[in-house]
Formats: sequence, C-alpha cells, structure tokens
Amino acid sequence: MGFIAMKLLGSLTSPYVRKVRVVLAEKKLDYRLEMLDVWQDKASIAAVNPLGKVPCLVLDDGSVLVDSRVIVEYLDTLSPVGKLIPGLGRERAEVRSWEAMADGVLDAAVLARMEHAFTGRSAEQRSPAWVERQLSKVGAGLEAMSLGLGQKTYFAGTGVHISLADIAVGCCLAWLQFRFPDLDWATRYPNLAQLLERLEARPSFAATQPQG
Ligand SMILES: N[C@@H](CCC(=O)N[C@@H](CS)C(=O)NCC(=O)O)C(=O)O
Repeated sequence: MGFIAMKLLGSLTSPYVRKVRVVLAEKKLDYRLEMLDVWQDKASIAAVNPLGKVPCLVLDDGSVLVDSRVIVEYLDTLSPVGKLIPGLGRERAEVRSWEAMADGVLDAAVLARMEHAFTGRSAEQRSPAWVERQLSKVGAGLEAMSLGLGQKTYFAGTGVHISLADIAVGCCLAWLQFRFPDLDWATRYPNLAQLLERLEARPSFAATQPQG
C-alpha cells in the first residue's frame, strides 16, 4: 500500500468517483472513502468544493483537489506502480482524449437523467428535446469509442497495456448499464462489451461496482 493517507469524498453511484477509486486501487494507494450525498448535504460539499460536486480528494495537509481528471492525474504521479498516463506527447494526449470522451458521454448522460431525476424541476419544465440532444451525444460518443478501440485489447498505442483511457471508458460503460439499461450499447458494440467484461474481472473494478 502507498504511504500517503488521503480521504476521498464521494458516493457509490458516481462514475467519476468510481474512476478515482479504480485508479487508487490499480496504483495500490491507501485512502479512506467518505460518503457525501451532494443532493442532501449541501453544506458539507460547499465547504470543500464550490462547484458542489464529487469526487473531492482531501490530502494529508487538508488541501482539496476537485474534478476526477485532476485527481487521477495527481494520483498517477504518486507511485510508479501501474503507470496509467503516458508521460509525454501523442500517447499522453491520446489517453487524455479518451478520458475526456468517456467523461463527456457521462456528462451528457447525467444531464439527460437529471432532466427527470432532479426533483427541483417540474414535469412542465422538462424538455424532451434537451434529453434527445444529450442522448445523441451519448450515442455518438459510444460509436467513436467503439471505432477507436477496434479489435485492440486496450485503447492506448498498440493496445497491449491498460491505461486511464480504458478505466475511464469502463466506468462510463458500466454506469450507462446501471442507469440506462435500455440503451443496449453492448449488442451494438461487442468490442466495448468485451472491454468492460475484461475490466470487470480486475479486482479494482470488481470492488467498485455502482450500488444504490
Ligand atoms: N467533471 C467532474 C464531474 C463530477 C460530477 O458531475 N459529479 C456528480 C456526481 S456523479 C455531482 O457531484 N453532481 C452534483 C451536481 O451537479 O450538483 C469530475 O470529473 O469530477
């Protein structure tokens, strides 16, 4: 296990929190997970993140990192174990781009879901056109991911090594399965389904299945 005691604020359903937890596990870094319901406990989240979102990583000196992309980039520098982001150049940009794609698909899917799930919005205020716009991004993003992976085992380079790209895409796919079971991307994109199956067999993924 690693040497720095960190506290991760999050939930068991958030795919962004899951990405951070998977990275912590892959890197064998020690941390404590503290549940924070951003919808119920506004004061607690506002005290650590003005944006009111999880994940937040509280470091040993009390400083806080927000946003899963910032957090995982930091975590990857903490230990040479299982390097997940290439150091330089095109390969680094490639991995970060797939992460941005996976997070972007999630952002759109979360917006589509919240259009109905957010209790502050009445039935008349909900816009089917908005939901459709977001879901079209989800569909296009999935297609791009499937084309990008092709017949490779993993996304980066020649596809031999796991990277943050696979972890981000895996968390995205699993969350879509969890919250949008009718989307049925797995039938349309069998290569993505195989990737997720491969990832879910890893202890880091197995221990962080969305629950709620
Ligand atoms: N870009 C952020 C997104 C985080 C995010 O949207 N988290 C959701 C939970 S899944 C949240 O806290 N939402 C509360 C809100 O939007 O008010 C990241 O990668 O950390």
